[in-house]
This record gives sequence, C-alpha cells and structure tokens, in this order.
Amino acid sequence: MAMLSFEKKYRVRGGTLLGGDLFDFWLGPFYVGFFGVTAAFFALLGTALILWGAAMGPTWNLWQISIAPPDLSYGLRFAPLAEGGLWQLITVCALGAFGSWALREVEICRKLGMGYHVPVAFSVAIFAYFTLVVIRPVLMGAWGHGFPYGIFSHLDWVSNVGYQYLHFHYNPAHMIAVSFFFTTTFALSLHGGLVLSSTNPGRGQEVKTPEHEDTFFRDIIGYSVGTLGIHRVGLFLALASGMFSALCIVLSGPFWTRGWPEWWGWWLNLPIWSQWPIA
Ligand code: 07D
Ligand code: 07D
Ligand code: U10
Repeated sequence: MAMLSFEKKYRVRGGTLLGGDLFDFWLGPFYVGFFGVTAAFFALLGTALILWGAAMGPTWNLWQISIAPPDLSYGLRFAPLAEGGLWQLITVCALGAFGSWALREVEICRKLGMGYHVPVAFSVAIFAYFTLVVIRPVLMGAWGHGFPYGIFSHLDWVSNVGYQYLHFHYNPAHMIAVSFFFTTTFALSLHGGLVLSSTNPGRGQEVKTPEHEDTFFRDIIGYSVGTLGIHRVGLFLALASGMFSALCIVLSGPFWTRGWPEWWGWWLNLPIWSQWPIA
C-alpha cells in the first residue's frame, strides 16, 4: 500500500492516553495529541528561557552561549533566576519536553497497534540525562553538580569532571559503556552492509534472500543470529550503552570520590597477592 493511502487509513481517532479526542488530529505530517501540545509548550518555553539567559549573558555567539547551574552553595534550594534559577527551570522544561515526546511516541504506537520498543529506547536516553542533572546532583547535595547548557561549556564540564577523578578511562562502568557504544556501531555497520549487499547484488542480478544473509555469517563466523535477532541485538547493545553510561557517572561522586585508577587497588589487595613478599 502506498504510504499516503496507508496514512489515510490509519489516521483515525483512538489510542490516546490523555485528552480523549480533543487533540487527536494531525498538523501536516505531525500527529499532535495531548503530549504534542505539552511537548511544544515545554520546548518553546525552554527555548525562550535559554534565549533570556543568553540575553543576560556576555555573548550571542551560538557556540559560547551557556546557562550555568547554581553555585554549589545553593545546595538543593531554588536559586535566583540570574544565578542558576534559569538552569533549574530549563531542566524542568527539558524533562517535560522529553517526557512528552516519549508519551507521544506511546500514543502513536497504540494507534498503529505496535509494541512500545521505540518509547522504551528513548526513555533510556532520558534516563541518562535525568541521571546527569537530577539523580547525581541530588545524591551529591547540590544542583551545581549538573552540567551547563551550552555547546562548548558542556564539553568543558565533561572534561573537568573527568579529570576530577584523575583518569576517567579507568572507571570500569565507563569502559563497559564505551565498549557497548563501539559494539553498537560495529553491529550497525555489519547489518547495514549485509542488507545492502544482498539487496544490491549488482546490475542484472537477482536480489538475494535472508537465507543468503544467514549463510554469509554461518560461513564466516559459524553462526547467524538471524534477521529478526540482529535487531534485538542492536536494541540491546544501544540500551546497554546508555544504561552503563548512566551507571558510570552516578558512581563518580556519590559512590567513588577518589581517582578511578585507585579503584583498581582491589586487585593488588587480594589476599592471594598479600602473602607474597614483593621486594
Ligand atoms: C545526531 C540526533 C540529533 C540531535 C542533535 C543535538 C541541541 C543543543 C542547545 C545551544 C547524536 C541537537 C542539539 C538541541 C542546542 C543549546 C543550549 C544525536 C543526533 C544534533 N549533549 N556531547 C554534542 C547534547 C551531554 C558530549 C552535539 C544534548 C552530556 C561530547 C550536541 C544533551 C555528555 C560531545 C550535543 C547532551 C555530553 C557532545 C552533537 C542532553 C555525555 C561532542 C550531539 C540533553 C553524554 C559533540 C560540541 C549528537 C559536539 C556533542 C547535545 C549531553 C558529551 C550539541 C542535547 C553532558 C563529548 N552534544 N553531552 O550528535 O560536537 O548526538 O559538541 O543531555 O563532541 Mg553533548
Ligand atoms: C545524556 C543524551 C540524552 C538526550 C536526550 C534527548 C533534544 C532535542 C531536537 C534535533 C547518554 C535530547 C534531545 C535536545 C533535539 C532536535 C530537533 C546520552 C545523553 C534525552 N568517553 N565521560 C560518557 C567516551 C573521556 C566523562 C558516555 C569515549 C575522558 C564524563 C560515553 C571516550 C573523560 C562523562 C562516553 C571518552 C571522560 C562521560 C557518554 C574516548 C574526559 C559522562 C554517552 C574514546 C576527560 C558521560 C551519562 C552518554 C556519561 C560520559 C564515551 C573519554 C569523562 C560512554 C568513547 C577520559 C564526566 N563517555 N570521558 O552517556 O556517562 O550518552 O553520561 O576517549 O557524564 Mg567519557
Ligand atoms: C528508522 C527505521 C526504519 C525507517 C525509518 C527510520 C529508524 C527500517 C521504515 C527513521 C530514520 C531516519 C529518517 C534516518 C535519519 C534520522 C536520524 C539521523 C536521527 C536524528 C533525527 C533528526 C536530527 C531530526 C529531528 C527532527 C525532529 C525531532 C522534528 C522536529 C519537529 C517539530 C519541531 C514539530 C514537533 C511536533 C509536535 C511537538 C506536535 C505537533 C505540534 C506542532 C506541529 C506545532 C504546533 C503546536 C501546537 C498545535 C500546540 C500549541 C502550542 C502550545 C500550546 C505552546 C505555546 C507556548 C508558548 C510559550 C508560546 O528503523 O525502518 O524506515 O525511517
């Protein structure tokens, strides 16, 4: 069925979580829904607050605009707008917009009678952000531990926080997260390559089947995970990347305050070594 006639057929009322029929319509290609309205509201308000913060700041240079969180001395209290209060409101707007976006995905899944895999996956990204700007600051007792909202300033934050723990690469959860990110791109490149190779076998040749795809991997590594299976693997790898990222940063500060290289001392402190007279 052509895309446009399919859309006409499925664009009927129902499946909403909130708001009933009220916002159950489309604007051009976009489904609106109650959560489309809240997403638009939070996104517009958040952007307006960033512009307000930029207007109070020293620069309109897009790369350098930065809205900083409150000073650590404010702890977990509200700060005046110009001293981090804007950051606090923008954080609320960001979480409102991301949450609305996820719920709008849920409504679209319900309309289409599909599973909730996409909103579940997006929720993991939201969880990583929530860990950075809510869970970790709350555990450490100050909103000032959140990252600043600016293109370059947030990079400075990552670098500074990394060096606070001496050598962030020695954080074991960071190692696992990084390896999962690498594995995700590796899996996507294998999958993209495989599908394109069997659907584009060369001019004049027949398009190949999933059996060809299975056989390629059985021949090269002795096992094929299958055409559906690779999508499960992909989703797992990507979500594990996000979950281990959230873990690596929430460990840093609330649960481990020294340099990460020192954490590996547990290995040297194992009782099996301590018996040995090391000169
Ligand atoms: C391609 C989908 C499209 C999304 C895009 C992002 C904005 C921000 C806002 C001026 C893959 C749109 C950007 C709306 C404009 C203001 C106030 C997704 C795609 C194109 N980062 N980060 C970037 C965010 C964190 C880090 C780029 C967001 C953590 C490093 C972009 C968040 C840490 C590097 C960006 C966030 C961290 C970047 C490209 C939220 C650890 C880079 C992103 C909400 C996760 C890279 C100059 C991209 C860069 C980069 C956005 C959080 C580290 C500006 C929205 C605190 C090391 N980050 N980031 O393609 O070039 O994502 O930076 O959590 O090197 Mg970041
Ligand atoms: C948080 C983004 C959420 C996004 C959302 C959506 C919009 C809408 C609209 C386009 C989590 C936003 C949407 C705004 C846009 C339109 C229309 C994703 C988030 C909700 N590191 N490191 C990570 C590597 C070093 C450090 C994670 C590699 C150094 C710190 C990942 C290297 C030091 C933190 C990672 C490396 C250091 C991290 C990031 C290499 C610095 C974190 C991915 C090769 C000196 C962060 C939860 C992530 C983290 C993090 C990778 C190096 C420090 C595993 C590959 C040694 C302080 N690093 N890192 O989390 O875990 O995505 O955050 O050197 O906080 Mg690291
Ligand atoms: C995949 C796949 C697959 C496919 C696919 C894909 C994965 C095999 C079958 C998809 C993949 C691709 C297309 C590849 C490319 C994608 C990427 C590289 C990922 C990154 C994507 C981007 C960078 C694009 C990002 C674009 C976005 C997010 C769209 C932006 C949209 C908007 C700004 C509009 C959003 C709509 C909303 C919020 C709801 C409706 C609202 C409006 C239209 C606005 C009007 C507002 C209202 C009606 C509400 C009123 C507003 C109020 C009350 C607020 C007022 C407040 C004030 C303060 C004034 O596996 O299969 O193929 O294709």
